[in-house]
Amino acid sequence: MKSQASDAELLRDFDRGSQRALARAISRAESGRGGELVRALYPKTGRAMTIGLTGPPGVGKSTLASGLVRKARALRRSVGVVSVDPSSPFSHGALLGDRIRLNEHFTDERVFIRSMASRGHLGGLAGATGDAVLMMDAFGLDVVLIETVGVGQSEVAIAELAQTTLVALQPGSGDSIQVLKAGIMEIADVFVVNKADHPMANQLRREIRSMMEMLQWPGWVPELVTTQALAGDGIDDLWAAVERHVAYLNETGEIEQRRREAFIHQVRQLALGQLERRLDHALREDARDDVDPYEAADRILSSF
Ligand SMILES: Nc1nc2c(ncn2[C@@H]2O[C@H](COP(=O)(O)OP(=O)(O)OP(=O)(O)O)[C@@H](O)[C@H]2O)c(=O)[nH]1
Ligand SMILES: [Mg+2]
Repeated sequence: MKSQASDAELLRDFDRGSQRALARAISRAESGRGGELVRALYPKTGRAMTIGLTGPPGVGKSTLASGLVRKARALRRSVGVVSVDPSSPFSHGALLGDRIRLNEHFTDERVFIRSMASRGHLGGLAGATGDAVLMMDAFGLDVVLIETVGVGQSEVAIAELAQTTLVALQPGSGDSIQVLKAGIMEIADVFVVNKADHPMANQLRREIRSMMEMLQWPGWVPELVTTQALAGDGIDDLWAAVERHVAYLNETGEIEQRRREAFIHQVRQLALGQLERRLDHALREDARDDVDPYEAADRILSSF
């Protein structure tokens, strides 16, 4: 009962626009206790423009995010930023870097910045991040940016929560080409060659172009934007590319398809998490060792 009373209180503050309430709601999601809040807030979601930003460590994602926040604010839009480090169970590391990279925005009350970790969410880090994005959307933030270090599959899953995915790469690092080979190519709506001040920037652009030629693009063909995030150069071009992609999604109706895919993905993560929990419980309670493992597995599944 007590937790319900505090839920109501939290939701009231949330509706009044309290960033503290939003922060508390996300903390609940991180620890796997955000289900009731998401249920209450869900009807208010679906308005935010969601942008995923992924790429290898140190490519300049947070610096790009800071530039995009500045751009969105210049357009008088409110912004949320979620930073996710899938390799770390704690959010402190990401937060430290972002304190520096995003510091000019910390005092802006129309900007909300948050690092994510997953301590107990059934859907893992993607589940906790999904909840956070829904909460920021329900809070009324116009733009939600999701930053993830991209090196493998879980990061791809997180990027897929977004309507538009930006894949940032940097010149002169084998990392970037590795990232392209790891199947991240397919999730990019916009490629960002950051650190344009680097002498190999043009070469990387050529490499991306030639890799793109090897793939089929039935609908949207990813754009390629060059930025120098540290100097704020190219951010206008990047924003324009994002807007063109959003316009494309709206005009073709693909936006609905993306929403549905993101939804299914989220449901799958949650359902899998619940199944796993029930399975582990059942295994402890009734797994019998007087039959073969196949028989034992069949029996446990049939009890569900
Ligand atoms: N030369 C140059 N350096 C840049 C540019 N953009 C960012 N940097 C620097 O690159 C370093 C990493 O930047 P971040 O924005 O923290 O990169 P990140 O991708 O968020 O890093 P992680 O979150 O740790 O993966 C910082 O020292 C930035 O100042 C750029 O355009 N040119
Ligand atoms: Mg970062």
